[in-house]
Amino acid sequence: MNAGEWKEKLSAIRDSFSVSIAKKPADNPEALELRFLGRKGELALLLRDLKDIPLEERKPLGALGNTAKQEMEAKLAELKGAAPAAGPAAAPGLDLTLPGTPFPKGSLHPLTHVMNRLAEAFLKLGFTMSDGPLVEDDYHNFEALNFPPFHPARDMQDTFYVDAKDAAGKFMLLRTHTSPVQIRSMEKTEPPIRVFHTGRVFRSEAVDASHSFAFHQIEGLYVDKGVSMADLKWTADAFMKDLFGSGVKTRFNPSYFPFVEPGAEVDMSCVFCKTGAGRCPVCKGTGWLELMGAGMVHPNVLKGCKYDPEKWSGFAFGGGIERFAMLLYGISDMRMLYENDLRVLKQVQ
Ligand code: FA5
Repeated sequence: MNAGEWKEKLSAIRDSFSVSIAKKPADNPEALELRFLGRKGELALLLRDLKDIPLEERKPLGALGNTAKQEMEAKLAELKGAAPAAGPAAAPGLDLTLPGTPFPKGSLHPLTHVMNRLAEAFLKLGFTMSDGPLVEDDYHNFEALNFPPFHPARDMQDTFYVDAKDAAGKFMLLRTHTSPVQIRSMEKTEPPIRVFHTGRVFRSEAVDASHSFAFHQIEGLYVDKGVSMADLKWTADAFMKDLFGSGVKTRFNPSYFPFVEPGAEVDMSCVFCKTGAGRCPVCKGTGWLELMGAGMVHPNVLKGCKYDPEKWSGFAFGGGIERFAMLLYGISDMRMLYENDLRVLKQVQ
């Protein structure tokens, strides 16, 4: 390399350094230092090449090289000084060491907790989750469930009607129970079927400590070959124990629902007094709490869903979620679950 070529190379290195340092944001100063001034950096190598240039020309070139080096060092020092330390730059008067402003964290509503726990219990038993609409037609809410028009059993579930009619010309309604999901699931699925559903239901009811006009239910349905009442009893017992602990007992009382035969109310031993002795305000001293309706799916319901009742049999059950929540969390008045009082909600995290 001759003196002219050396000068050109120095000028190219200075240009490329100037471009790198002027970038916004600028390159990392340590990396630039290594690239230009490090032991194997571009300028260091060029200065080393001076030894090949005749002595009389070398001196002024060396001075040029040293000036370039000093300029680069000064610019890099400036850049390092301007680079922010780790973390955000502190504005004047801002103390980054102060603790942050507390930001309250939300949590799931107790009813959502219970629905999740019920879902876990049923998923463990091999049931899958199903769904259905809140605004139902008369067919799915009543007729397919063996409530003929004008049947007195409809009176137990008076509801709110919507100003819209279904394909049969009947007014749509807010579903009174989760049992229509049984019908919708069977319409969609060939037997065998094992499904559950949790959701909101509506009834025209006066509100008190144990009744609401909008509440939640869980529904379960299992249809297969040879399903019997024994399967229903075992399943009800297994899921009550999963929820309330292995110490609880279940019992069945005969009851009537048009869509099951035989039908039953499922009671659970009182988790508050445990014995039934004394004056327990929850079980009223009986030792039992009524939690669910249940029974063997009525042949008319199976037929309506194109399931042959000679071949298939099944059980269904349905319970009030508010009632489960009251027992699980020791809540004596259902209305507490809807008032959004943080003192209540914070107890269930
Ligand atoms: C039914 O709704 C039936 N569909 C249950 C069923 C399903 C029976 C499958 C057989 C087979 P019932 O009206 O009893 O049944 O309501 C079931 C549960 O909902 C009750 O045990 C109670 O826990 C809850 N419940 C009923 N009415 C209210 C209300 N107004 N407020 C809060 N919870 C209620």
